[in-house]
Amino acid sequence: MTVTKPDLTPADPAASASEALWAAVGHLRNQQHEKGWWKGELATNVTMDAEDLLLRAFLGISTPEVTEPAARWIRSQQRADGTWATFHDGPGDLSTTVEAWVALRLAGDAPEAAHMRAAADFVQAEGGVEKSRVFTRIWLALFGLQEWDDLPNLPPEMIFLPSWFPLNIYDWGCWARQTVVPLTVVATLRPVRPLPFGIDELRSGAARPAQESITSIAGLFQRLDGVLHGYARRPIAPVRSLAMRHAAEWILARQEADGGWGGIQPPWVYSLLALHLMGYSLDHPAMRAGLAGLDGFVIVEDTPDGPIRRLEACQSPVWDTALSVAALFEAGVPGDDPAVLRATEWLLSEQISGGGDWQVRRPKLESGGWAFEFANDVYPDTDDTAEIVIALHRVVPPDPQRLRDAIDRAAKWTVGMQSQDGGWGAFDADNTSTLPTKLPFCDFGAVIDPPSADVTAHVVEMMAVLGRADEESCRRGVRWLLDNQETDGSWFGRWGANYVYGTGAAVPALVAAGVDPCSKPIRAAVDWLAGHQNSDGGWGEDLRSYRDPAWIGRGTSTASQTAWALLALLAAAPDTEAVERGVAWLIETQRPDGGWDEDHFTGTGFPGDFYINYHMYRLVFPIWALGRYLSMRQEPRL
Ligand code: R04
Repeated sequence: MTVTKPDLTPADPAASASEALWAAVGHLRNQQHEKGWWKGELATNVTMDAEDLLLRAFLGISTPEVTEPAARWIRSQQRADGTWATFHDGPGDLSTTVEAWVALRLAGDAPEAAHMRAAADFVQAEGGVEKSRVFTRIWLALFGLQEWDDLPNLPPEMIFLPSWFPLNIYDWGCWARQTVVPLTVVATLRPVRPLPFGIDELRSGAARPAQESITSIAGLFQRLDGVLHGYARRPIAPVRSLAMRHAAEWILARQEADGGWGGIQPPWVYSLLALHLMGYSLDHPAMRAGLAGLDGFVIVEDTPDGPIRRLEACQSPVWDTALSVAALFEAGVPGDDPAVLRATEWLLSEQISGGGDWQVRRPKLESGGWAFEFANDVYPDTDDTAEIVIALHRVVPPDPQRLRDAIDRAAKWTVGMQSQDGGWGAFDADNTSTLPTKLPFCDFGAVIDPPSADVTAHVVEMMAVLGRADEESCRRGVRWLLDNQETDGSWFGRWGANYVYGTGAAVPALVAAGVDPCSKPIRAAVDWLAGHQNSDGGWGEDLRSYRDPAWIGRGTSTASQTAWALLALLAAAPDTEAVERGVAWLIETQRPDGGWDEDHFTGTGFPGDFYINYHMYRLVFPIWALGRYLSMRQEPRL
């Protein structure tokens, strides 16, 4: 964070707020693509880049043009202590450091080099590669650096389990489903393509951890894993080969227009590996499209040391465009503004009318949602769809009927995706079985998609802005939120960091849906936010809060988190000192170009394990908050 205007303490806060808003809106308008969308970088961590190099080595398609700039990027992200982290300023992460070290060895870095030694020392101190996550050890097994036999087993026959049977693939979150299906193929074929180096530097020789008690589900699954390993050695051959072919077909049926799978790098990479191992050559159209499509996720930049190359884990044009349009409306932009109309046209062209995996749980529901990415027709999500409706319902288009129909279809689909308990998950309804989380295979990331407070709040707010707050499904959503408030008054943030995000979503939604701002739950939330404001006036919550309660509500102030807190306070306690100090923080930290800096990650992929720095957040959310502040003060906006 850089404070660029420390001495500009304004005499008239509203006047400075509208100046800040003006500059920010100009900055946002400049970033719109000519086709109508916005897209900020989606930054994650170097496992994406390391695994890309490993994939290329495995397929035999490495080139110095890719390897060298990627290695330069990976080196640039190493910290002074020799580690790599999964978020800015975060602690060193064992699996990330192992993968980065192996990728740099591939690129030719010597194990004796100081930066490689420092990394290996950290890996040793953390218990060695033996303690790294299953995904990391699968990559090592592909190169003969880890025994396949020592990895948890997942049989491809899983794909035959009917959708009512425990652990069937539709009980997994869609991202885990798309990762696990190809990995069952890979782990059955157990390929090994040796590398010219070893990883003794990373081994501690530690024994495998003791098994959990047989009376627990996790312990039971550990024993079941032994049985599956036995079966893996002597499978019923025709069943196995049928399952493998079935899995390959399942994968191919879900390849998207951009050649990818779900618009997410890991399922994409594992699907390519699985197809390749099933006999699809590198010039098969599916393989070619898949490899070419990955290039669309590459960012290349020139630096004084030479070009660097990094990969986005996923791209967020639909999400960023929805948030940008919604923010512009909060800033006072008219409904027929040309930028808004261009964005609307593009969004309407992206609405999904076909089926997808969500139909397994909602077979009679008609399509009509949006997905997060450019090409991802099989996996629309309720979070994107709700935000798009929130943005689009204020558009005044040349053809209002077309927009109304699109919004109707979207709202119907979203309402139909409500889970039985009254909340909403992101990609599926009723994806609530916890069995997948207990498998030894699943030691990384969320693997199920149960309702969450942030997504449920966005859907509730959507229904409220459509004037449908009194409908049964919205009432049940409100009930779900009230039932899932934390005892301290906050709400958990599943897809954003963390309780500040959840509370920033829940409070405005509940108030919009008619909950009294003076009611006890809302007062508790306001008190929680006011109690966690930093002394500089901003809000920040460190991602460590997902694992360590001491960090809950605490961290360096950031633009997006300050804006989330302000949106909640503006809905429930607008005339407070806390609001004025938060707005002043935004004004003081704004850059001369109208934007904000935000090195800290405020997006969540998987709580505890995978985090995202959405580069648009630092701009759209401050605009949203400043716009709402000024409109509540009845001040002119733009
Ligand atoms: C902000 C809310 C919109 N929506 C969530 C979309 C997030 C987009 O970013 C990602 C989503 C991802 N999923 N799964 C992975 C992932 C990465 C993203 C993923 C990551 C690592 C591994 C497997 C999957 F950047 Br391993 C859904 C609700």
